[in-house]
Amino acid sequence: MSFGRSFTVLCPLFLLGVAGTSSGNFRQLPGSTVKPGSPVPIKTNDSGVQKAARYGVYTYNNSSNDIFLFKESHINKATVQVVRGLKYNLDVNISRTVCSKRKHPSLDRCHFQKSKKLRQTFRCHFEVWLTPWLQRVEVLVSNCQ
Ligand SMILES: *[C@@H]1O[C@H](CO)[C@@H](O)[C@H](O)[C@H]1NC(C)=O
Ligand SMILES: *[C@@H]1O[C@H](CO)[C@@H](O)[C@H](O)[C@H]1NC(C)=O
Ligand SMILES: *[C@@H]1O[C@H](CO)[C@@H](O)[C@H](O)[C@H]1NC(C)=O
Ligand SMILES: CC(=O)N[C@H]1CO[C@H](CO)[C@@H](O)[C@@H]1O
Repeated sequence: MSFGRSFTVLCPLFLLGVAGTSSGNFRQLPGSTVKPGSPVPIKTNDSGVQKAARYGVYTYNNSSNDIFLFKESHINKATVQVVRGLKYNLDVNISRTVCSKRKHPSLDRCHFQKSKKLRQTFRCHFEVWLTPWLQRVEVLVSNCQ
């Protein structure tokens, strides 16, 4: 699956009230007319899951004040739901890398901080909606703590 390069990442705060965090509210997604299927568990090493997790991380990095970029360090759990594309619901650990934000490096080449203290893991709930035929990605929820 390829989703191309262009994507939109909408402000999660703006959408929180609309999309909610429970699948029960999902019907209210903007523009959604199709009743969604139920979320089903999916392997965390699935390529779509990994792609979706990376989009979640982009959103996190874009809104963090950290001088370093974070990257997914472990995908704990994932479900996927068919709803005008695929909506991934992810439980992901992210950790601090040695890559500085200012240099805009590719995350693939960023190693994690060596020191455990600097590496600092956060646990995130990401909801990422991929519409491959529109080459569109929306991060509906990005909630890390
Ligand atoms: C994903 O992990 C399973 C084991 O849980 C393994 O059998 C499968 O080959 C892996 N798939 C990929 C794409 O790595
Ligand atoms: C990054 O954040 C800025 C404002 O903080 C926002 O205008 C921009 O759309 C965001 N970009 C992405 C890709 O999320
Ligand atoms: C994920 O992060 C949480 C919170 O920091 C931590 O308790 C847990 O051990 C981490 N899991 C893995 C597999 O790293
Ligand atoms: C603000 C910021 O640095 N955002 C970055 C988040 O991560 C992606 C992927 O590395 C970068 O492209 C963004 O510039």
